[in-house]
Amino acid sequence: MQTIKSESLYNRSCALMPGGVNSPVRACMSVGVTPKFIEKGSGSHIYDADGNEYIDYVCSWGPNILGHAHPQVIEAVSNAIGYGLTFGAPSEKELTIAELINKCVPAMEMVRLVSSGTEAVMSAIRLARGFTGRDKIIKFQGCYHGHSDCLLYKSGSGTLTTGCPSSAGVTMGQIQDTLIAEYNDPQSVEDLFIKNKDQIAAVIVEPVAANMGLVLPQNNFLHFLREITENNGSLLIFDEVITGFRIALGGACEYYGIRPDLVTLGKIVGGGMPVGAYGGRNEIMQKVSPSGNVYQAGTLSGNPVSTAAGIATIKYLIDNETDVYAELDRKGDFLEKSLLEIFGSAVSVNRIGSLLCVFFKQGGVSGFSDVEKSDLDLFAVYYRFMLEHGIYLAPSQYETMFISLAHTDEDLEYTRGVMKKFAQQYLKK
Ligand code: HOZ
Repeated sequence: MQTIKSESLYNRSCALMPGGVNSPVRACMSVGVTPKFIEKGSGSHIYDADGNEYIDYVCSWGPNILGHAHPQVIEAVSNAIGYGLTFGAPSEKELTIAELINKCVPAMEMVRLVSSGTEAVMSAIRLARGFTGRDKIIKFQGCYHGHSDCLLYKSGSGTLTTGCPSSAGVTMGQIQDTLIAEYNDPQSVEDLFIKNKDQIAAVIVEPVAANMGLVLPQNNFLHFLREITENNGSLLIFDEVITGFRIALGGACEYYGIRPDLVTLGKIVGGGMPVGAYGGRNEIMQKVSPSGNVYQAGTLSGNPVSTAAGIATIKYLIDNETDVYAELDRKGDFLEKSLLEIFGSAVSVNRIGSLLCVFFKQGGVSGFSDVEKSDLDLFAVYYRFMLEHGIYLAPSQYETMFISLAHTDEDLEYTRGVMKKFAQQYLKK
């Protein structure tokens, strides 16, 4: 595989950008390669600066549920661009996307648009504190909610990959009110509620944990969270930046039949452009400035070009809802079965719809302590093998695989074939 151009771009980037990238996991450090510089994407494939073609299972870490450069999204963006890029004033598209969000996620009775998932979550936490008048929040070890200070504590995603789950530069003061529980472990949550009676503003959770690899909620864990927060006057926040519009049109709220107090969105809601959103019960959202006194603002919030991409994507999902989610599930199922059949008990596979993760660990993965036991060296070998054979995966065991509508049966069969070759070479049965 020719990599001269990517390597040269990377070397130049390293002189100007920390690690040569603008987001840490992209540097591919934990899997022992240098990043491929991507030039273009079309459908399920991406192409790097050296002209190598890959089947893309990163999908920009989630937004590209329709595939790259989907004609309807590109058309919507192209049209919007012609009218001007930003006004810093309300425009009708903001209302349209808020209506679509509310239609898909009824728990989001009122919506505030922002520009990223990080911003959405950071704002939701501030709102939860402002609304309840309490300071403490509970988050789960290995769950990642973006990079705002109070949430960069025992976090997931790139923080795990780079070995700094609790980031330097975050002060004790900033995390003194962040309490850590274990995902899928009700007792750990109960203990914190007992020790911090009437002090917990909110529990924030990725309903399906997708930033420590992929870990599904078990034994009605989410229902338990709904109940314990309700019983204690605390808010339940679903961080649906990854699961929103992904596991169902209405995300995890719909999939698991739960109505949280606040929901945060990112990724798919922007259809490939920078959009985030938070929303929830009227009574709570009315606390947001200017109706209330919880301040939050943004020059590019509700940007007309970004919202155009989001609207086109969500409309496509609404118009084709039944087919979309059945099709994504069929594709996910094919890859899951392939992994289990080919890799056997050497691995654990978790999947929900089009989110999929293989852990190089036997015996299943249901919480952070299992994730930690995965063989990272073997994952790195797997990653490099797949890449060499034209399959682009997230370069970390602590991420998940995204399948899009654009992936073809041919892509899936090819992927299965490469998995087989890997197993023959590296997994002695
Ligand atoms: N937070 C993303 C992974 N869960 C990484 C985003 C990126 O590097 O683009």
